Amino acid sequence: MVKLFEKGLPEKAVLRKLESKLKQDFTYSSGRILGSMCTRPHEFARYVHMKCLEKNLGDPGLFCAATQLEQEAIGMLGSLLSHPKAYGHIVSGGTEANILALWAARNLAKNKRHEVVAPVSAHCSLDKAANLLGLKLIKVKLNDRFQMDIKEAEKTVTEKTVAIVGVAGTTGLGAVDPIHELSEIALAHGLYFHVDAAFGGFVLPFLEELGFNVPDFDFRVPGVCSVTVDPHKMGLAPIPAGGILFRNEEMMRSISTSVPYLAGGGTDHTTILGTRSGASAITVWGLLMHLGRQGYRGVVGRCMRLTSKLVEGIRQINGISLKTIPTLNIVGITSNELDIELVAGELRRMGWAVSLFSSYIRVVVMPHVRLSHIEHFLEDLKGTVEKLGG
Ligand code: 0PR
Repeated sequence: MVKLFEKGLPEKAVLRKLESKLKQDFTYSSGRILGSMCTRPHEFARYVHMKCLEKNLGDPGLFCAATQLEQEAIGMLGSLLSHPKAYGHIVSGGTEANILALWAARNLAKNKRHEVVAPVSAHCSLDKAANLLGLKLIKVKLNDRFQMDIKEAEKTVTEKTVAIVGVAGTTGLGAVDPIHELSEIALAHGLYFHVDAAFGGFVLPFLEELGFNVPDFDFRVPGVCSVTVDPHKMGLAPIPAGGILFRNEEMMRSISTSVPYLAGGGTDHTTILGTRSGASAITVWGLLMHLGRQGYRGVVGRCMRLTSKLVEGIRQINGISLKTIPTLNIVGITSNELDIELVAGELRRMGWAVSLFSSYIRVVVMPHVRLSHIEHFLEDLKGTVEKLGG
């Protein structure tokens, strides 16, 4: 137990304590974190973030420049997702972005509809959103490519449905749901359609530019009302930095709360948080400005090359296989012969921070991962599989 001292310690003493405590944490630079969607922030992002720590987007009248920079960041994210005139905010992460989307869907419906149709692969933040908003999440099974099954989705939509959610880059396997088909269902029934591209939003546009065959998933698809896209995942931004983009102002205004008394002048909040980080939004602005499409294309291209190395390596190990051919830099490793939970347990004992889903291990090849890390991991994976009798 730690009590608050009467007299504080000198900075040096606190920093010594801090350094020693922090040693327990995993670090991205060790290459051991292979199951996270976050990464080491870009050096330039650290610098910009430090400069802007006091900026509060909750009181936009005091921080007009910060507010404008947030809107410019939204414009750049919008142009990445085929809608430079999108409305939205840099928020705390994908969870908040998904909550905002379903909040808007519920408010816009103005009736007793309360069911949300989403794939079973949807991120748990949608369960949280539904729970908070008094909505019921109905989960649709997947097809053999781990995408939401369209026939099932169609059957699940009823007069109680308020929204459909599709995922562009699922948490487990990076699958992209059939966004066009879902959009058609949403348009036919007059439903709100949200796309969770928290991870894929910073990957798919660059894959397309790199010549990969990428399905439309963004505002090019007519029924898409909002998109989640997170800079603190593949965008190299420091935590917290999520993104929510709405197709039009009315959608964003549907979740507005008036705050008339602020020091900078009355305003409307269209986020959950009141006081919120200007540093995060400005850092996203700075990174998008600095890296541009070319910079992010380089990051994504490198992650995909390493993903291919990992895939080749897995294919050469008897006893394990790929859960599916990866679409993004997310790889699922499974086995017909071995208990994959035992494999994951052994890898974790060896110091590898991999994720474990019900039938597969997930590796996310983030920008902090190097070729040497992949080679080392493959050696340990092979050793583990052989030891467990694969
Ligand atoms: N939507 C999708 C598709 C996601 O994968 C995630 C998070 C979210 C929304 C929610 O985003 P926030 O966590 O920013 O609110 N996916 C990661 C995951 O569950 C979150 C994460 C990241 C977990 C790093 C652990 C970790 O070390 O894997």
